[in-house]
Amino acid sequence: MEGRKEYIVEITKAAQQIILTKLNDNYAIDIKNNNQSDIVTEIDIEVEKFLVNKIKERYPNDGFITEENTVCDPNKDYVWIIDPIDGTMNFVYEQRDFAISIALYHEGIGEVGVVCNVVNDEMIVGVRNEGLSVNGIKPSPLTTVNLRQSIIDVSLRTMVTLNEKGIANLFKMSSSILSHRNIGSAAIRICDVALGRAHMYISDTLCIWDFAAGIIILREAGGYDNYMEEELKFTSDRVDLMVANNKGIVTELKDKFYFNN
Ligand code: 2AM
Ligand code: CA
Repeated sequence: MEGRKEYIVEITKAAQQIILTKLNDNYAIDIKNNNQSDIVTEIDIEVEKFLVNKIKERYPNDGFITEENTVCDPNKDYVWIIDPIDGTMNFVYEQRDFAISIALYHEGIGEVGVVCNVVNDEMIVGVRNEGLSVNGIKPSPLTTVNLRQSIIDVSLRTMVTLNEKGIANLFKMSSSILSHRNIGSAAIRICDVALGRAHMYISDTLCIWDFAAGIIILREAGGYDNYMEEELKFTSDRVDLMVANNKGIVTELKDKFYFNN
């Protein structure tokens, strides 16, 4: 890895400081893909450019997949997958619950994942086969839960879509789980599952930069994600994601609320 892990953490900390200084600025906001809830600010773009330039300075032969398309060059041995702000809606409206997400894949295998919860000042790092840490400290191991003990994060948007597509009806799950939440940042929620703060996160339309770092961290915690069983495509296509404390609660949920199981 030739120092890449240390370098990701270093540049992520610098990006965190850039965002913190601009949190209450008057920045421009654009709507993406004609979708009112898919927004981008000039800070997203500035931070992505900063990160890409820093990486190119040190590793000019590495490739990238990035949300704001500063560069797209996935056909390299080392590929950096970057979301400069995951949860831009939260960034704009709440000034909290958003994250910088950076993953490093080598020949298709996730090597390092970094998710920085900017306002909570939490730097969560997972390194393949070496474990995970939060601000440099190894967290307690995950406790296995069953469905009834699970806090599940799934948006109303995803529940409606799953129902409309004839995949699942999650509207009645409340009596079978401990509680429901929806925070609005995939990267943060995947880490929350890795840290035992929540037990499942489901989305039907994420892009790889929303979860590429999170699943490296989650796997080091011993959690489950559906890309352990399906091929992860290194494209910008929207795909589904299910992450969980353990595979058993996914099976329980599917048995109860998915139509073809
Ligand atoms: P979701 O839980 O409904 O998928 C990415 O971290 C964030 O983008 C998540 O909050 C995710 O919400 C949201 N997102 C995913 N697809 C979206 C879409 N098509 N429109 C708006 N937000 C979306
Ligand atoms: Ca983003």
